[in-house]
Amino acid sequence: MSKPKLLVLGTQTERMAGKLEKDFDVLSTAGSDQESMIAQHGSEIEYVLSRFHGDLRRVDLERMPNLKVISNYGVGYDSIDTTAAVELGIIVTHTPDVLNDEVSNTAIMLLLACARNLVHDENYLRARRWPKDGSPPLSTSVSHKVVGLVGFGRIGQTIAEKLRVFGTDIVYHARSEKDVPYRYYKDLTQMAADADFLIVITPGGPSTRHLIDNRVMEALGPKGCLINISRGSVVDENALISALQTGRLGKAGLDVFENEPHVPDALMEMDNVVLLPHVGSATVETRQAMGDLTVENLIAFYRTGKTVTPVPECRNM
Ligand code: 8YV
Repeated sequence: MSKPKLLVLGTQTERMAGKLEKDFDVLSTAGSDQESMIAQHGSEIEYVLSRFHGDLRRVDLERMPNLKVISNYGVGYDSIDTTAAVELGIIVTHTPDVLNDEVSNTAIMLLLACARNLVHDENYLRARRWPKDGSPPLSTSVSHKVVGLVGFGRIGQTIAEKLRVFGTDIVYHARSEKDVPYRYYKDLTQMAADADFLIVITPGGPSTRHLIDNRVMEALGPKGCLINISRGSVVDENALISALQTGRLGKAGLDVFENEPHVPDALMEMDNVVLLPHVGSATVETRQAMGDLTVENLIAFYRTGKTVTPVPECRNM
């Protein structure tokens, strides 16, 4: 029996390739473009693996009429049109939970780096200013401060649990109130006004686009600090730049940007920001676990007709 065709969008690791080649005839976009690959093989493709990839829109999905499963490497799947996928009977899977620890650690790392001026102070030392100019200006404590979580899913809850040891007061904004020992805010702007730090950890996509707008940033204020570890689209980046430049917002720690991998020059020039190249989950251990789960979803469906971690929209398919 011939193996089903699997289109890999982006790159796969050797470990992923080793596991996949037993069951699948793998077509890779490495060295060729997605358009021509789909034009040439569209009707033969039954499985897609998407890793570090751009959008999969309805038109892309319609050109693969025998597609059964899209396995997304990552918990966020805003790059995939899931409404179209569900209508076309395509199951979308993702990699929840295995990255909760890493992404929450990155959020806390950014929080501390911003509060304690880590990058500024390290640059100060490297510029040999310590002997000349003395100690740098004092930084800010996170202890006894209010940290507002925007989004309270699995990663948000992990951040909250870990932050407890820092003695912070944790509050959250989400679509609905949860049974947790933290104060809930239905009104995001009100939460921003009451918080010292905001950590954005809500899914991306149209429903959260520019959720963090000028009003929210002004409410957070000149002493406030915004951490974004979710998707660049959730924060209005132009409004953020202007708020930081004029001092209406104090600081920002960003792992994600609106037009990745491009980061606005204006942000690069500021020393009240800490910038990371979307590395929230990027450790050897966590990326391996994500790769394993991405592959497992494909193999499980091929062998049993069931995926392991479908996205919520596809759970009843
Ligand atoms: C990955 C992520 O960098 O899981 C996510 O949603 O943003 C990150 O863990 C990304 O998925 C890589 O494509």
